[in-house]
Amino acid sequence: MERTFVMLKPGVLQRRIAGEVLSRFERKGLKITACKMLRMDRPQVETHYAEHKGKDFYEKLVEYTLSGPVLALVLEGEDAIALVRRLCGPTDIHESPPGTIRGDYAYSTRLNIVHASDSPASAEREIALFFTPAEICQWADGNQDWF
Ligand code: FUP
Repeated sequence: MERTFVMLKPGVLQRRIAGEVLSRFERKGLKITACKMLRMDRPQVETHYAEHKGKDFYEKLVEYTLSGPVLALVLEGEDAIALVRRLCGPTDIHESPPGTIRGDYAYSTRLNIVHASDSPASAEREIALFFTPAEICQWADGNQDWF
């Protein structure tokens, strides 16, 4: 099993679509093992998006991420990092096909609804930025026939 970090960005709660977006991941069979709502502060946002510092969209991205509460999640499943990226669709919303989360819900690339880790190293770093180990909850799947 692999773990990945997902963040439902500001706007998702305001638009009342958090449940719909979350259900995309659940319906696919991914397991939610951590979930919290928070307002990120500037240092946390700058750490999270450090790789983009200096790019033309950076300041607007930081402002947007600070503009409202987010939902931070740890999702688990087989090949979860790549699977979640496929469910989200490409960063550029003009390339995100219908059926993907960004393709269905995002109108602009800058406000593209969801963040998902792009590699095992990012997943580990991002999970640690948002969650303590004790906040990640292991639970048994029960009856596998449900899937
Ligand atoms: P992703 O890994 O899909 O979240 O995408 P990136 O890490 O490349 O970009 C992070 C965020 O920066 C995107 F979600 C939206 C924003 N961005 C822009 O606003 N313009 C761009 O050209 C690229 C990214």
